[in-house]
Amino acid sequence: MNVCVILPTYNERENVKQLVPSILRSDLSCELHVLVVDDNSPDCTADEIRYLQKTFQKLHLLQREKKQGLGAAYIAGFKHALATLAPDVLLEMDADFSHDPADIPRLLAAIRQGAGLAIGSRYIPGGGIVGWNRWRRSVSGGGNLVSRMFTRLPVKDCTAGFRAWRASTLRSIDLDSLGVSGYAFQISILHAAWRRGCVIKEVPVKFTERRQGTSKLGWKDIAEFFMTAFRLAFLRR
Ligand SMILES: Nc1nc2c(ncn2[C@@H]2O[C@H](COP(=O)(O)OP(=O)(O)O)[C@@H](O)[C@H]2O)c(=O)[nH]1
Ligand SMILES: [Mg+2]
Repeated sequence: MNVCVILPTYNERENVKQLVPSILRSDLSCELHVLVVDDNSPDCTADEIRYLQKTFQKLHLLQREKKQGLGAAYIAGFKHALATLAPDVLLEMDADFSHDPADIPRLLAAIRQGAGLAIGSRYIPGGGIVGWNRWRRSVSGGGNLVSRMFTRLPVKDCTAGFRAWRASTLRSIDLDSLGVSGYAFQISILHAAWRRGCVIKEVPVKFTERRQGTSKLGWKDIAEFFMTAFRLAFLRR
């Protein structure tokens, strides 16, 4: 199996220094690539990736001109990986250690067992959130509740950013028609997969507050998220 982990980055220099080696050194019994999609981070995350590329041949960099949002970064990353790396599975993951690389094998196992999409879920037994304050918990919990109410998605963690996708599932989705650029990407693409009858499996994970730096979630993302959830309510399976 050929697996590509996509890491969107904006000012994650200190995190990627440790995260990229810890992913690429894990023994997953498969071919493993990491594609970093960086939006010209002012802290020069891309320079750190270029330095790491001297050690890791399977580390790739897609550098974009300016900050264009989490969703736009993933869409560009998916397209680039599908066109150049021939992956069987693509993984979404934060570049800040909130998602534990040690959980990757369980996501891949769910794909091997037949899922088209495996979600690292915080909201099923065994999953959870460590280190978030009440505000962040409310934003995440509220966002999930609203998504599930509006869209009727049969998924407990609709906004999770730790996911494994079968490449064929992604190829069946028109990524350009998702119409989102920020964090709303997560519900938008999840909904598109569900509408196409994708088998979705949730795997419990413990989400931990980022190691370094600050969150990039902004009010613009929250507004786009609610507008997207509302729009999706009118699109049935
Ligand atoms: N390339 C790119 N990456 C982004 C952007 N916004 C967020 N990210 C990255 O997406 C991941 C998730 O963002 P993060 O700030 O950790 O969100 P949180 O976990 O919800 O607080 C991190 O690796 C960020 O560096 C963006 O506009 N462009
Ligand atoms: Mg994060």
